[in-house]
Amino acid sequence: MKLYSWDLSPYSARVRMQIYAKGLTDIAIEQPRTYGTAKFYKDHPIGRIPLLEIDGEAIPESAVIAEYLEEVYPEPSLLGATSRENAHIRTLARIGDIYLMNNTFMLAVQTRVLAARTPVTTGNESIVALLGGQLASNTKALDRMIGRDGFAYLGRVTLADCALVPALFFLENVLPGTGLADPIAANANVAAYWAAIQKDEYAARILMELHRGLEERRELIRSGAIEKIRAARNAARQAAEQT
Ligand SMILES: N[C@@H](CCC(=O)N[C@@H](CS)C(=O)NCC(=O)O)C(=O)O
Repeated sequence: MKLYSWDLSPYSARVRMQIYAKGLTDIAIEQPRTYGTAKFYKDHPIGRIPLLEIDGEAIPESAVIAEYLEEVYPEPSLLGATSRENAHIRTLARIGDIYLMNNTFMLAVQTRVLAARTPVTTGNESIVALLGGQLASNTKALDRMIGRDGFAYLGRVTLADCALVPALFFLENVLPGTGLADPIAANANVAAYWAAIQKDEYAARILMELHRGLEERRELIRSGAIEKIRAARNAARQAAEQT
């Protein structure tokens, strides 16, 4: 099996944390060789990473990959011991994925925080306010549900931590450039969780990779190379969509 991934991708980092925490050594982790080409978009209609390649076929969507890996490698489990525990783990993971990561991603796209030297803070104020409002109230919801012992739930790493760690990394690194207040600081339980989970070895490993990816991205922004990469990628996607 191969996991197609890159350092800065939070959705990929979620699966990498799971792979590290489970101690899986037979999954190669690589950047997709064809990424950004028309072939990539033809082969992979959603056109995103992570992708888990098995015998030449690829499974998309981080949540689907995470559940697949738990089924194929049940031990050590990153789920709970009962269906109720699993439901809570999956709820927390969905907060990380859909309620936090997805909105932060949209905010990054709207403001071009991870794509331009000068983020766009005017002309799209209502969208930025909408996404910022969602992030503020979703972080408040997480504050009421998050574990108080340094892990999201059950006092050990679960699929919930795998989704929440990259989500909080993105919140912390995207929000300052958008002019919005950081919702982590305003929520004591989330802030305490965030400080504690960073000491976990698997969280620390993906955070090192995410920071490395962020530095590489900042260099691409500084040099202006990001604009060319994006233009080529958009052209390839359009070409694939027209065939
Ligand atoms: N819902 C997807 C989201 C994946 C996603 O947005 N991946 C980003 C990288 S973190 C991507 O491939 N973006 C490229 C693009 O949108 O063209 C998942 O959970 O895997």
